[in-house]
Amino acid sequence: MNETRLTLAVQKKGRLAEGGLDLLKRAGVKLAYGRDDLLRRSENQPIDLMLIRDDDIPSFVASGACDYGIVGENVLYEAQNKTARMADLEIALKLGFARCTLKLAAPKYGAITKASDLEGKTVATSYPALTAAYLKERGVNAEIVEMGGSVEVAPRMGVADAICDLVSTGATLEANGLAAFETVLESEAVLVRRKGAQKEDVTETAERLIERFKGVIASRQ
Ligand code: PRT
Ligand code: ZN
Repeated sequence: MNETRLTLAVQKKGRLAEGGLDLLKRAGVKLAYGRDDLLRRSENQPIDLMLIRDDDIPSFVASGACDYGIVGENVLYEAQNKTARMADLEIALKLGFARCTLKLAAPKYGAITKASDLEGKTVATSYPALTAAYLKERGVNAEIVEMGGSVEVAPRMGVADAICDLVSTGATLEANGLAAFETVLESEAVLVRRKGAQKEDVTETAERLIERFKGVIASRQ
């Protein structure tokens, strides 16, 4: 019988790649050696990994190119705030790694210490939709400056008055003379899938994988 294989999108390189591959290994999913940059087959489970940038994972799962994906809540919710189609995605399981917090921050000892101080100011971020939604909810009109990376240098470089960026240890903010003043989102890695529309023939594989993930996560607590 030719079993349909479950495709799982995992970040190619970075914090989610490390945690994701470690979780899969602990869950007993053995990867076959291969030189394919995009696809890695499991040799003992009907699972194929698709290795892509984390920002592309919501689209890959929403479009059906992949059945499941491992992504940060920050990237998932940003995509859902930007694109209507992403409402089809749901979290199957929270994975308990790559924890971080999306925070508003501004120069230490400066005039900006709360969201309302951002009225008429500029905020640099890689998460424009989440940042805009947060400020809008609080009735604050600020201009969002979208940046692909190195957001923490924006105030020093005169690009923006404040930033909204991911924080884990706080060392990056500290090194750049910034202080966080409000939390926009708490995030961790999650397993996402499309709501309802699972391929019949991968459901069993997915359920087995989720049970194994739960076992690994429970053993860590
Ligand atoms: O190439 P690709 O787009 O796939 O990778 P990427 O550069 O976007 O992602 P990567 O690997 O840096 O992060 C992937 C995911 O890990 C993020 O989307 C988050 O869900 C999660 N994560 C957890 C973090 C952090 N912690 C984190 N600290 N992502 C980024 N950071 C950065 C942050 O942007 C800031 O520059 O680390 C710096 C702050 O760290 P501290 O420890 O100094 O506070
Ligand atoms: Zn990314």
